[in-house]
Amino acid sequence: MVLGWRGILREFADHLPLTKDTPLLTLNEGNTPLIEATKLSGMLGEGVRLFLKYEGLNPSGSFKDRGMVLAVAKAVEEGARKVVCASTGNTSASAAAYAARAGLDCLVLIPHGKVALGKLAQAIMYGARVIAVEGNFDQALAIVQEMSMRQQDIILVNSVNPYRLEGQKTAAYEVCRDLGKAPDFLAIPVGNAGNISAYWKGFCEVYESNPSLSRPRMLGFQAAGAAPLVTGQTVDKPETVATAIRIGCPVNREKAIMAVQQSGGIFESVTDREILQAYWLLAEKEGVFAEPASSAAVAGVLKLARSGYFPPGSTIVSVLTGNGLKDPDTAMFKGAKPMILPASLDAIEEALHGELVGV
Ligand code: AN7
Repeated sequence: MVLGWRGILREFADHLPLTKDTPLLTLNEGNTPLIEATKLSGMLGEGVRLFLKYEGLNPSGSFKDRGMVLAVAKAVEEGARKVVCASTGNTSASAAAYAARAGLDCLVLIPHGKVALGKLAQAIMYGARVIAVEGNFDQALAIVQEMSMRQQDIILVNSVNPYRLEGQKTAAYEVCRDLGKAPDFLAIPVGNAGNISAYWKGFCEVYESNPSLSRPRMLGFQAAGAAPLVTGQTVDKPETVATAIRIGCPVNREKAIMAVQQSGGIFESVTDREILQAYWLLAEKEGVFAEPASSAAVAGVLKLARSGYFPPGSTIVSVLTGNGLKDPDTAMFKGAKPMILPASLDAIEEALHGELVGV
């Protein structure tokens, strides 16, 4: 008998398209913490409270696990032998993990040189076949879409696969469970635009079963160099330090636009500078290490707050989509390097000058 959290498929069985033949695959994903950002809240306006949905604590370190567990379980149910995806990193890490768990082969296409080191390490460790294409994510996605259309036994597990969004919507249920209601605003980074669409579906379902819980305004944030939903134009050469959302032609564009319009929210862009500042602030002020793409949503919240966007007393949830440990290169870019000293207290005290006085 195992007590405790049993993963997305068992915990949300009533809300997911499971059949008696769906294997109850799990790495105990989901049930991630909702952390109040007490210091950052003070920068957002009178009585405004910011909470962080820390999806970086999922088994492969990102929100992708919620959808991937269902997509891979369904692939097994349908008798597939292989899953395939294009990825800026996190989808490949998650697909590789769940394919390993389910005993399927996994093929991933990534944009060469533009995937954070930890994510690449994950895909390799989990035993996926990894191909780095000389092109960007959008080009890689077009290739795997065509490949899966030609070969019926290869299942595409990018977010065009509807099971991905079904699984990912469960995070909205958890947010409502933990707050006791929906937040006033849900801030989220947007790349291929699947997650914002999934959250909106989740909030709508919760609302239908209990209208008193209300629904949030959806705030979708993109990096300025990869902001097709802000400008309304596909971006041929997307560029940003937040490589996870370096996407110029989001496949879930229509669903995401509907989520923002129906909820009375907005799409907004943030510069790489603003993303890095939020990334550092989250770590230094809140003790929460999220990857740059996740920090884009917090950067967006800070930007909107500067123009007085949030009414006093608002509750905001910002989704921290991925774990900061995945991207050591961008973390080290912060600049502070450890001082190398002899293993002697005298040497260390001397180097620290007065810093230790009074400790
Ligand atoms: C940390 O891994 O598209 O708008 O191939 O890794 O649902 O695409 C990653 C996306 C936000 C954007 N934050 O979510 C991939 C990939 C992180 C991400 C997004 C991604 P979508």
